[in-house]
Amino acid sequence: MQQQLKHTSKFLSLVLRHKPEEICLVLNEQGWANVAELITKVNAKGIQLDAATLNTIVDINDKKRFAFNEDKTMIRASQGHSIALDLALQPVAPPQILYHGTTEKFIASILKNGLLKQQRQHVHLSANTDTASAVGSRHGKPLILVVQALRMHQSGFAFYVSANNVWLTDEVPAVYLQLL
Ligand code: HQG
Repeated sequence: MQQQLKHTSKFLSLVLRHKPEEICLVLNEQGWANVAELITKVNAKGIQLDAATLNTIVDINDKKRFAFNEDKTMIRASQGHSIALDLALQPVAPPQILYHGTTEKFIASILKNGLLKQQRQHVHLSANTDTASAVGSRHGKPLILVVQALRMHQSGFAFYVSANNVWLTDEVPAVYLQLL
């Protein structure tokens, strides 16, 4: 992605996931922002954005982080929020195994306390090891944990899948985890 678009995309992640107040934006309870309002307020912050550029960012974003509603009047981040909201995702049965990428410095705590959502609204899991490895390497040398997702589900834990195919759950107790 071109440098300027990447910069704008990162700023959109900030306001749509973590700090809408940075530009006095209000998200509704499901995390949606009004597109026209978002564009105006991003511009007021000195970052150039128009409807066409926003479409491009949504389209070419490597992880499809943002999604429009049906008539494209609203936009939200598909996952990754730290602000409390209800994405209104339907619980779904997960595959037998999901993965979580992390790094050495967290592993002792995770194997003791399980995976916790930390600053975010969910624990983030992936269906493949490549994604887990990429996620883990954001924090250091990656380590991959295998999550017994179906067993968890059978024990009553809810799983959700975001519009961009990230698996979400509230926590993963250590008993369902093993290092790959
Ligand atoms: C770790 C990115 C100690 C956890 C990615 C992780 C993802 C614990 C870190 C999305 C722990 C939190 C989320 C425990 C969990 N003790 N450490 N008990 N439980 N941790 O960034 O999953 O690029 O909030 O392993 O691709 O790394 O932004 O979560 O290392 O999908 O779109 O605490 O963010 O998406 O870090 O990443 P994060 P994450 P974007």
